[in-house]
Amino acid sequence: MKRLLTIQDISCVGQCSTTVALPLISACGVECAILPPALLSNHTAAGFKGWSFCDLTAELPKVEAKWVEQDIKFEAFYTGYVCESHIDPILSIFKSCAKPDAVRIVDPAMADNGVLYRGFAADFPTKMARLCNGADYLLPNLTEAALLVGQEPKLSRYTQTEIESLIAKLHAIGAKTVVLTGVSFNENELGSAVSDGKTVEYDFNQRIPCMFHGTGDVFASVFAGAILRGKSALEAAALAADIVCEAITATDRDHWYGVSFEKAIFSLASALQ
Ligand code: PXL
Repeated sequence: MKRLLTIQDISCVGQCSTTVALPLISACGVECAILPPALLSNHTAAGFKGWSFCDLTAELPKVEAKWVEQDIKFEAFYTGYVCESHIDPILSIFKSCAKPDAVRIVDPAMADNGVLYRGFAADFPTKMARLCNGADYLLPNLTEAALLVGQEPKLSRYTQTEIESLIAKLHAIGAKTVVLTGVSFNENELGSAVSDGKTVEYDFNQRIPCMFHGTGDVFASVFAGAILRGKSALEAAALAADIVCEAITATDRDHWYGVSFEKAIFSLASALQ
C-alpha cells in the first residue's frame, strides 16, 4: 500500500480539507498521513459567522525533524488550503521526506467565484505560486488559475482558446500536469481540462445547478487517491468528478456547509477495487 502525506488545515466542522481527505484517500486504498498546519473551528466560507485559528507553523519543522530522524518518507504529497507561513516549511518537507520519484499534488485552495477566501491578502497568490512550481499535478479552479498567473478572474464563460492559454501559463509557473476545474463551454456541462503540457483533454459531467462548499477538496482527494492507485490524470479527474456529482446529489438541500461525500464512499471504493 502506498503512503501519501496530506498537508492542509483541520477545520473541525465544515467537511473540508483534512476531514475530507483522510476518509476519501483511505477509501481509495491508500495510506493517508496528515500534517495540519493550522486548526480552525470551522471553515471560513460564508454561512459561518467567524472562526478560531490556531497556527501550527512552529510545529512543522519539529515534525519534519522527527520524520527525518526516523527515516519516515512518503510516496506522495497532497497539499490543500495552507497559509503564507506554511509554504517554506512545506517545501522543505517535500525535499527531506520524499521517497525517490515522490509525486506532488498541489490544490492551490485559496479562491472561488472570482474572489480569494476570507483571510487571504491580495498578494497571497504569488506566495501560493511558489508551492505550485514543481507540482506533478496542479489542481486549480478557474479563479485560482487566473490569480496564480496574475490574470483578473473572469466570471463569464472562457473560450477553449482562453482555457488553453491559461493552462499554458500554469505550466510556465512550473506545473507538470494541470487539471483545471470548473471548465464549461455550454450551459449543460461542467468539467475539467487535463494537460500534460503537450495535449489538453477534457472531461465533462452534466452540470448540477447549485453551489456547494468543499467540492474542490472532494475532487482533489479522490484525484490524489486515484493517481496513487495507478489511474491516468484524465481517469483520476473523471472519477473525482463522478464522486463529486454523487456527493452533491446525495446532499440534503438544507445541508449548507459541505457535501455528504460519506454517501459516495462505497462507489469510490468499488471503482478502485
Ligand atoms: O474547502 C477549502 C477550504 C479549506 N479550509 C478552509 C477553508 C476553505 C474554504 O473556504 O475556509 C479553512
